[in-house]
Amino acid sequence: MALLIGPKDYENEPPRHPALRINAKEPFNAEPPPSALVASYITPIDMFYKRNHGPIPILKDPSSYRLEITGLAPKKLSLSLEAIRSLKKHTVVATLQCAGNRRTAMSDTRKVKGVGWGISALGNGIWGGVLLSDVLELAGIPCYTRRSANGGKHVEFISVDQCKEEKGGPYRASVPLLQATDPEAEVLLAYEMNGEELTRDHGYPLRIVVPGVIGARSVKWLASIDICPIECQGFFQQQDYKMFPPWVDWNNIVWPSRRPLMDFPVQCAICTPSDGSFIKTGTTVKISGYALSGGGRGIERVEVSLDGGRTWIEATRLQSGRSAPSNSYISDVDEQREKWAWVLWEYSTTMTPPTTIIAKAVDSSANVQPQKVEDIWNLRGVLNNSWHEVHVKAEPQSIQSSL
Ligand SMILES: Nc1nc2c(c(=O)[nH]1)N[C@H]1C(S)=C(S)[C@@H](COP(=O)(O)O)O[C@H]1N2
Ligand SMILES: [Mo]
Repeated sequence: MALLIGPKDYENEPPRHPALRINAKEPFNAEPPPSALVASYITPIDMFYKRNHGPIPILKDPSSYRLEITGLAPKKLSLSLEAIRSLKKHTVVATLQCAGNRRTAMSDTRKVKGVGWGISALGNGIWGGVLLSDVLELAGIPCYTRRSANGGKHVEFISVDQCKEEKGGPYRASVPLLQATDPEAEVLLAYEMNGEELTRDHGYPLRIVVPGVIGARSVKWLASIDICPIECQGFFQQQDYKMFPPWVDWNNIVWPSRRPLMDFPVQCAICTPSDGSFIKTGTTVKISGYALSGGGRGIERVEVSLDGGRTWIEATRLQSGRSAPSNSYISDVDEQREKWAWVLWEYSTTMTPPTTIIAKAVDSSANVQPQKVEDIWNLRGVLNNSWHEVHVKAEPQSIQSSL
């Protein structure tokens, strides 16, 4: 019957790379070391962060799998993997980032609730599949529909994994119908990641990828798509993944008072050197990291400071692993192909440790990052995009001197 199954226990988890830092074992939540992120523009699948809320589903018989399109769709569809693969293929380079990225640093100032994450709860992938707007057209909903003839306004993605937050029910999330039917928003029904079939950890056989939006809306192990009059009423849309002001705590929280998080804000982090590492005075150090913004807003610039934020120097961006010409920007819309993806950057300099390196980015809408985490503290620890700092120490004198 149900061919895509969400198991109750963790007996059948897939193998994972031993270099991943495990933040929670069951459900499995892990991130790569920061240095692995800047090693390549496209994040290798085994080094991509894994964020789960239950045991990893199993697809028993791929040939019998059907994706159901239900609810207020004028035409109900039941699509096999073969049928989906026969539709026009679309690829999009997009960085998936968990809203909880950098949560541990937020918790350090005042405790927040949620799985702790360092700075690596994100990865940049090449996603292959079909545009959701193409599939919804087949279901009788034209492009750029805000409200369908029969009252559909949201598109809900429903999985099969058993999540304790949903009292054993599946993970689900929704996006507005207008975004789902906008070909330019590039919401994807993905069956490939980096040119390979999706792995179980990342949503095999089918997942949603919502570019520029917090990872929580990119539902993995998709079973059905429901066209509905209101947004998803599930836990992860209505309770988790919302942002509250710093003065709201667990004793006075009113969940419906805030909207579900969608686009993520401008973000930047230093991946090398790592926090707490040793540096020799006078040697040239390559500082490198990532920067990205949500909603298709690209990165305008990245700035680095070595004097506590008094003065800043612009870092060099490495576009798609190649240096972009520094004296021109891309004005041609057809060439703005990678607006959903991060920018990797670097800046080489000599320094005198111990010192603090700070980085911050500005996006294409001139949004800047907040300096202090305290100003954006929230009880769920989401969207920490405060200035990122790493502290480097002076390398101890060589052992020669003790001989
Ligand atoms: N079915 C399902 N989809 C899901 C989740 C989940 O637990 N179950 N986690 C979401 C969250 S919070 C994030 S950040 C991304 C993580 O995707 P990844 O594990 O492929 O990196 O998947 C999203 N989709
Ligand atoms: Mo997430």
